[in-house]
Amino acid sequence: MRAKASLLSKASESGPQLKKRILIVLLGLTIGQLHSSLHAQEVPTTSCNRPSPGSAVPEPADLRSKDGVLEVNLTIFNYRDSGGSIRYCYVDDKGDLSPNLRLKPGDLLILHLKNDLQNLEPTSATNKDHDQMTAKSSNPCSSGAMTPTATNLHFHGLTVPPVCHQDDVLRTSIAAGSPPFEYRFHIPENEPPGLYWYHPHIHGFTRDEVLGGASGALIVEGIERANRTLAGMPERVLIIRDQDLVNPNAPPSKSEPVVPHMFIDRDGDAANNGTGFGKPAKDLSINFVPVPYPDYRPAVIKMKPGERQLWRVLNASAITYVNLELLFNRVPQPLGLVALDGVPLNASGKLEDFVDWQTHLGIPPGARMEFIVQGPPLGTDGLLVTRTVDTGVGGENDPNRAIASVIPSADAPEPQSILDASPTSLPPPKLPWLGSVAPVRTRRLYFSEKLSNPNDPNSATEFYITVEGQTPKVFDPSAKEPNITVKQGTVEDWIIENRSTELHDFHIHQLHFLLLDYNGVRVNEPFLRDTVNVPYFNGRTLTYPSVRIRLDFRDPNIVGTFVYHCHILEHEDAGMMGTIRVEPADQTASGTAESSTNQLPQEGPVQTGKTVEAASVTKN
Ligand SMILES: [Cu+2]
Repeated sequence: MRAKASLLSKASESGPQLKKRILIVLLGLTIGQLHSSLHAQEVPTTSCNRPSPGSAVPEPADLRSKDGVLEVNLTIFNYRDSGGSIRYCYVDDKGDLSPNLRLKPGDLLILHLKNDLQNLEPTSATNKDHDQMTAKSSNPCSSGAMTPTATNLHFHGLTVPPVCHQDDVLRTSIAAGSPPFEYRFHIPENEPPGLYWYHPHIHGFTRDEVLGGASGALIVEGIERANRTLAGMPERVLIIRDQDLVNPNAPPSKSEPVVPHMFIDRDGDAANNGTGFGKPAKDLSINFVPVPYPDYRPAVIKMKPGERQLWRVLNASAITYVNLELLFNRVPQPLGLVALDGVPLNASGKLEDFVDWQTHLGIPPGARMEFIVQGPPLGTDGLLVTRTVDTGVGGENDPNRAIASVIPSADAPEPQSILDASPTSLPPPKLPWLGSVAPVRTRRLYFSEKLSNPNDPNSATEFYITVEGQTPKVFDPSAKEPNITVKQGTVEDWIIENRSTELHDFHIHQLHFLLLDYNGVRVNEPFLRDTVNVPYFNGRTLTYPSVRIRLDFRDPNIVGTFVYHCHILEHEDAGMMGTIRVEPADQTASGTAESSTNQLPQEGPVQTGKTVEAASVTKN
C-alpha cells in the first residue's frame, strides 16, 4: 500500500530537480475580505538544509505573539534527498524551519499555509497539471481530498473547535498550488500551558508527511505559572523525529552485544526482535540532527555545568516510541517531570508545584514530556539515550540507542528562551476536576488487525479501531454517520482494548482525557493526557490488555465531528481511525446549556466568514 521500496531506494539518475524560484505569496487572505498585499518570499524549495550527524542540536526559531496576536506564513515543500527519501519541510518567511509558535492563552494565531508539495512518486497517477486543476476547482474547507500532494494542519492537543480554519482534518484539504490557506483561532483562555504541536493530517498520507519531517512545536506560554519550581529556568524545545534509515543495508555495529536476525513486520518495517538491539525500524533525529543506525553518532547539546533547564520534548515520530534516559558515567540521572501532553502535572489543583522525579520517561509518538534536567559537572559528559521499547511480537524494532551527548562547558550559550522569573499563579480551573465527575456511560473500543486476505500471509494488513458491537472496518472518509455520538456537557469513560500483538497509541483530537486504569490497575492520574499507549496482547492472558480513560466533553467550544486514532501513523493511514460527533447539549441540561447556544454550524462546507466571526465571539 505504501511505497516503502521506492522510499528506500536510490534517487533516480537525474537526481532532484534543482531549481530556485521566487514565490509570490499572497498575504492577508483573510476570510471574507481579500487583502491584496503582495509579499515576495524567497523559499529554498530544493532542500531543508538538514544538519549532519554529530552536529550541535539547533534550537528552532521562536515566533512569539505580540499584543495578543501571532501571524505566521508557513510554506510546506518536499524534495527527494540524496538517499532517495522524500523530505517534507515547513519554512517561514525568514527561511527558518519548523519554527516554535509561542502564544499565551487567549492569543490569536493567524497562520497562512502555502502548499508547495510536488508529487515525487513516479508511479502515482496524479501530476502537476492535475494538482493545479484541483487547486483551482476545490474548496479547501470541503474538499476532503486525500492525495500525496494535499496537506492541512492538525494542532495536536489544543482544545480548539473542529471546524475549517481552526482544527478540522476530516474535510480540510489544501491542494498543491492553491493560494495560502488561513488558519485563524484563539488559544483557549483555559488551555493548560505547555508543549503542543502542529503536523499534517491527510488520511492515507499522514505518515509520509510526518516521517518526512513535517512537524513543529506550539508552546502555550506560562508553564512557570502552573509550577513555580520553573520560575526563571532556561528552557529548550527538543523534537525527536523518525525518518527512513540512512544506512538500511548496514549490519549492526560490532559493539552491540547481540546480532539478532532481522524480520519484517506487517508494516514493512524491521520487526521487534525482543533483544533491544539490531536494526531499528526507523532512524531518529533530534531537532533534525540525524542519529543514524548503525553507529548512532550522538548529536551535541552543550550546557553550563550543573545548570538546571526545562527540556520540552516532543516525540514527533511517525511510528517510533522512545524511552528517554540521561546517563552520566552510565548512571541514569533523575529527570523532573512537570508536564505531560501539554498539561502540567498539578492540573488537578491538588499537587502544588509538583515534580515527579523519574530515571526514564517513555514517550509514545505524538506525546510530549516536559522535565527538569540538571547538566553534568565539568569533566563528565552526559549521554541522552532511548532505551528499547517492547512493542510486542507484531511491533516495530525500537532498539537501545544514543541520541545526544550532553557536554558541560562554562561558555555554553544559554538557551534562547528563559521562563518568567516572577510569574503570577494561574487561576484555579473553573470546572470540577474530571476525576470527580460521574461519567454518563462507559463505552468499549478495541484495536485489532487482520490480513486483507486471511489465506495469504503476504497480503496487506488492515488496521481497525472498533466500537464494541460494531463491525471492524477500516476508516471510511465518506461515511455519513460518526462511529460515536456524545453530548456536549457530559463526561464518558472509555475502555480501550488491544486485541493485536503490537503496541498501539490511542489519541483523540480536540480534548484531553484522564487515565483511570492501565491494564486493569487503577492509576487515576492527577493530570491529563491526549495520547496513551494500549499494551499489546501476548496470547497468554484471559482478557485483552486495556486502558480505561475518562473523556471530557464539557468544553462548550468542542462541538462537531472529529477523530480518534492510533498515533502510529501508518496504522492510522491504513484504517485505524474513527469519528466522534459531539452534539450540542440539551437545552434543558443544567450548567452548560447556555454556552451551547453559541455553537457554530459543524457539518458540511463551512461559511468561512461567519466561522471566523463566530469563533471570536464564542471565545470568552
Ligand atoms: Cu497502532
